[in-house]
Amino acid sequence: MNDEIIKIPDIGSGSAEIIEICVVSGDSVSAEDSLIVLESDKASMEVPAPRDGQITEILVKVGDSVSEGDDMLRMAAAGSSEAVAVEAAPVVEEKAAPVAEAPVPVVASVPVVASVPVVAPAASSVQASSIQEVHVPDIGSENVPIIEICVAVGDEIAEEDSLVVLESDKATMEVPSPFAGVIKEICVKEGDAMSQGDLVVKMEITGGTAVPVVEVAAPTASAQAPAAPTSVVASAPQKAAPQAPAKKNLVELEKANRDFHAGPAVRKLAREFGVDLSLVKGSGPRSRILKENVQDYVKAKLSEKAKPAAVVGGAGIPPVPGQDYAKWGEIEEVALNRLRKVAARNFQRSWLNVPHVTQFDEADITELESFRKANKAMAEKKGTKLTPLPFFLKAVAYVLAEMPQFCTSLSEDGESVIYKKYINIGVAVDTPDGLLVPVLKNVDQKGIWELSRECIELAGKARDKKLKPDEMQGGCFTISSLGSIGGTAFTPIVNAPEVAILGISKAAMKPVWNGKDFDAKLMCPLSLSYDHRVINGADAARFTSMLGNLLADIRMLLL
Ligand code: CAO
Repeated sequence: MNDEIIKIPDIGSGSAEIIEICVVSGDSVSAEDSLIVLESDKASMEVPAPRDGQITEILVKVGDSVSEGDDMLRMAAAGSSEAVAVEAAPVVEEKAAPVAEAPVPVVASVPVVASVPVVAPAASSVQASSIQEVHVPDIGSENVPIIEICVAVGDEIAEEDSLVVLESDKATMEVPSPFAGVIKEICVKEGDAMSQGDLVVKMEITGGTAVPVVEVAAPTASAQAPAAPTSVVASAPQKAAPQAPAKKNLVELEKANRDFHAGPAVRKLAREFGVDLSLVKGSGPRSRILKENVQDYVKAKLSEKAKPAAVVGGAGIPPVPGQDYAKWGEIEEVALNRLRKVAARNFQRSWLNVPHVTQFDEADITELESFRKANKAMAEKKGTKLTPLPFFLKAVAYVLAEMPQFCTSLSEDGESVIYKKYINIGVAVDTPDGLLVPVLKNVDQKGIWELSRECIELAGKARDKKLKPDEMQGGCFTISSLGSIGGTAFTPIVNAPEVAILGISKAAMKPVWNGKDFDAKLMCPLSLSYDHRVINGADAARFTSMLGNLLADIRMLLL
């Protein structure tokens, strides 16, 4: 076993950037396995191993700009007694066949990643007959199977229309028609292994004009012909071939998929599964789409279909289609943590199941705030902090006792309402990991100090992820207070199977008309969302009105 330096082969353009290294030191590779992926501004190319062997050292890194002859890696190849510098792929001897157009000539032996149209075969002679034969041009390898026949007998096609699609394990190529005409005979079938010069179709040339017949890569040199190998060109700079008249969908998908950054094996996989690559997020270098990205996409689609109807509320709501956001700028995908996923499911379930209505109101908390502030020092002595929240809890508990329809749940079958004879109130707590709703039990039986301490304790436990399951269960009603943050109103989502939730926004000083003058009052916005199947609008208005009266004069809570 001797180390050989494997060099960058003829890549058909001055230099290209390494965008992927497909092997690591120690890997055993077989001939034709991809070693690295290069990308110029015109094409992506995989550089294959010239023979079986073992990688001993990688001499390049992603981002390097390389040209033909640069050292790429070292390989230990069996059967060689000397370390010899060899090229990864034998450079194809230049053939004399003229090439119709060769914007990015890539030596045919270097497989091109992008799904690529073969340059229209060049003409080498003229026949008098209007029936013309089209042969396979130089495709750089032999026995490449036909995966698609794009035309049918009788089809009238334009010059450059695709006739067949060939696919090796490294590249997908379309053989375009060198001229416009009518297909008279298809001389191949899907699966046929094609090599240069094989007959593809016979065509009648439109108008019967004699045109040059195609004989690609004729081995004879021609003084007029540019000495270049028949080329495989990247799709991007090519003019788009007109739609193939047959097998349109698959061909269309294949064409659309060419615009995305993926290798031929990935495109093949995408075609097999009918995957539109515009919907697949690439995780490779420069967002290159990898095989596993296509597999993950297919898995996700399958599991989407397998999900029970309950996910969409059984209403057959069509999913929001995915998009390739990276098309418009840099993106980063961050997985949702478990808490956010659970919350998202609960919100969606409630939003889809519960016919929501939100009642807006304001409570005058001027007196409450004076009282609260006057007792702040006492709160400190008691080792707690007095915010408006315990007062809200106490007032809501009072209203729930007065209006028991807000302390209910609809039965599962929707045929009855279950009244709860206890008053447990959940409080939404914002934590770095997401929203948690600890439940204060028997709020009606607790005093302000106790509620204050309990609020602080449960909010602390929520933020420290120390809440026990039973501390988050058994709620009858929920309060979501954004009062310390801001906002004038919002529409909270009912925490189903509860039937109502109170949103509290930031209190602000406002002029309130007293019949003669404007009084300066501290007004606190209330947003009561409710399940309209159980609660009617008049009751919701009564709820916030009663709550407002209690908060305006908390002595009422004693009555
Ligand atoms: N108007 C004006 N100020 C208010 C207020 C209101 N409605 N509510 C509270 N404040 C003030 C408090 O008085 C306190 O100020 P002082 O220190 O000067 O007394 C300050 O805001 C901070 O209060 P706090 O946040 O420490 O305590 P809290 O009792 O008001 O709230 C809790 C506790 C757990 C509800 C809150 O911290 C929280 O997490 N809120 C977010 C809830 C949420 O995300 N809801 C959205 C759910 S999605 O539907």
